[in-house]
This record gives sequence, structure tokens and C-alpha cells, in this order.
Amino acid sequence: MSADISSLDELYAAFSSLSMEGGWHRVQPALWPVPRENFEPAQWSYAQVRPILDAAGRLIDTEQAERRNLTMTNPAEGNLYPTVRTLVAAYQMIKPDERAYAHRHTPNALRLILEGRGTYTVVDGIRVEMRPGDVLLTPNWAWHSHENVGSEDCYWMDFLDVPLVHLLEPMFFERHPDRLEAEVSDREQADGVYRWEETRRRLAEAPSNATPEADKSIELGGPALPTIGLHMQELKAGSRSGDLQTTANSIFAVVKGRGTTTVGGRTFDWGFGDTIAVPAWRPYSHMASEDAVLLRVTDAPMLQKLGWLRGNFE
Ligand code: GTQ
Ligand code: FE2
Repeated sequence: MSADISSLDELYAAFSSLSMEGGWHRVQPALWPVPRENFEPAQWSYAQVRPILDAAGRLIDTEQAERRNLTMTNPAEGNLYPTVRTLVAAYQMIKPDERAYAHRHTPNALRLILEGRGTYTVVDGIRVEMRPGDVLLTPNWAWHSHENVGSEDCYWMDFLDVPLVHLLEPMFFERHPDRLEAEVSDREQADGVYRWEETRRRLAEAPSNATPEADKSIELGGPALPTIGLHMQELKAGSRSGDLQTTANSIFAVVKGRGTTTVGGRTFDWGFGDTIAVPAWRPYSHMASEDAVLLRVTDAPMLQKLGWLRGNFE
């Protein structure tokens, strides 16, 4: 058989017929010198999204929608889902007397509450009120449901490592057989609950200028989830971060204040509730025009464990 191959054309035809490719013959190289710009810097404005969530609230009830969430799709050409390579962010809203029934999935999730009181999330039988500024974790395979027993619409942001699970394949998902967990107990504090009051207190006590990322930065958890790191970062009015670059993929959520982020040559003005996608290796910096707090959501813990975390900070 090999004796029949006497030209390059025959050689290429021979390995191509076996679903093989010559390393020297690839159309796209398999290795390149520095991270590619596969995802785009992007921003979502909460002021634009909120009325759309309200419209969804009128048109879609929680019986039809398991979750009334709007995911933020990175505008990179051909992309259908991720916000950055490994993470997806979404806005979610729930109205008084609505319930989002219990389910569990292998993707890890967390929520940052934006507005509304009287809404609770139940995570593995522990019921916790969700209040503005709180960050609440829903780890891999934990049952979770949400219920609004108050009188205000509740708005929050979700962050999940679903795109990472898509890449690695270990996806499992199931709805609770009884729709809701039977045994539920109320808690003010629990594992995976980072209250805004505690965050504020920790930021007030944190040292200034310990990182080029912000005036002050504290980590929630250590890390919060095996795949996701969380940092609350404070920039005082008029201050600017360093010029930052990292292999970690990041999503920033605006907890407080106003400012500007420059990412890969794009500049985004932001305010309360906005989201900024900072894909891997894109140079970025923040500037605050008012006292500001950003939540940085990243895949840094995973890159760190694997020896792939590089950059000019941390
Ligand atoms: O609230 O359980 O935005 O499972 C995406 C998937 C929220 C949730 C999302 C989810 C949830
Ligand atoms: Fe979920």
C-alpha cells in the first residue's frame, strides 16, 4: 500500500482518507505565540436591559420559563452563547408570587443581586433572602430554586461556568422530581453567602494600593468556586487602575458608581448594573468618575491550578 504513494498529492490524499492531517500541512496552525482575540470586548447596559426584562415579565411567566433570564452573548462572529470563553453572564428577574422551581446542574453558578427585597433563593435546603449587593453561590450539583414572596420585582445577575462545561463535556442537569425541595430552613448567613454589609466592611478595612487592579480589592471566598474567582474592587472618584493584562477571562459587574473601562482599544462608559466583558489577554484599565465598586468574575482559579495564569498582576 505505502509503495503506491509516490507524490505529495497522493500522500495528502492518503492521510486525509484516514481523518489525519500533516502537522506541516495544516490550514490553521495549532500553536501560536500569544493568546488570540477570539472574543470581543463588550458591554451591556442595565438601563437598556431592565425595561426588556420588565416586558419579558409581562409576556413570559415562570410556568413557561424555567428561569426568566437574558444571557449576554459575546458579539464575536459566530458566537451563540458565551460572554467570554469560559463564562456566561445573564440578567434575571422574578415578580411577586412567582417561583422558579428547583433544579440542579454540574455548572457552577453565582448571583449578584441588583434590586428588590423579599426574594429568596433555596440552595440545598437552605433558604436565604437575596438583597442588593449580596453575592450568593450555587455550586456544582446543588439544588436551587428562587421565590419572590415580597411585593417588589427582584433583579439580579447570574454568572455560570456553562461554556467551560460545554468545552469539557461533563454536563448533567435535572429538575427536582417534586418541583421544590421539601425540607427548607431559613438562614441569614450560610456558606456561599457574601452579604453586601460584610463586603463594605471588609473593603473599608482593606489596605489601599495593594494591587494595580483597583484602589482596594477583596476576594470573596478563596476561591469562591473551583472554576470561578470573585473580587470586589473599589475605585474612588477620579482614580484609575493600572494597565492590566492577564490570561484570565473576566466579566465585570458594576455594583456601585460610574466610570469608564478601556479594553483592547474600546472604551465603555458604565453605571450601576452594567456588565463589561474582558476576554483573555486584552489590555484593560478602569477609571472611576464617581466612587465605584466592581465585581470581577474570572476563571483565574482554574488557570492558576493548571499553570496557565500569566499577566502583569496577581
Ligand atoms: O437561576 O438557576 O441565568 O440554571 C442560567 C441557568 C440562571 C438559575 C441562569 C440557570 C439559572
Ligand atoms: Fe440553575
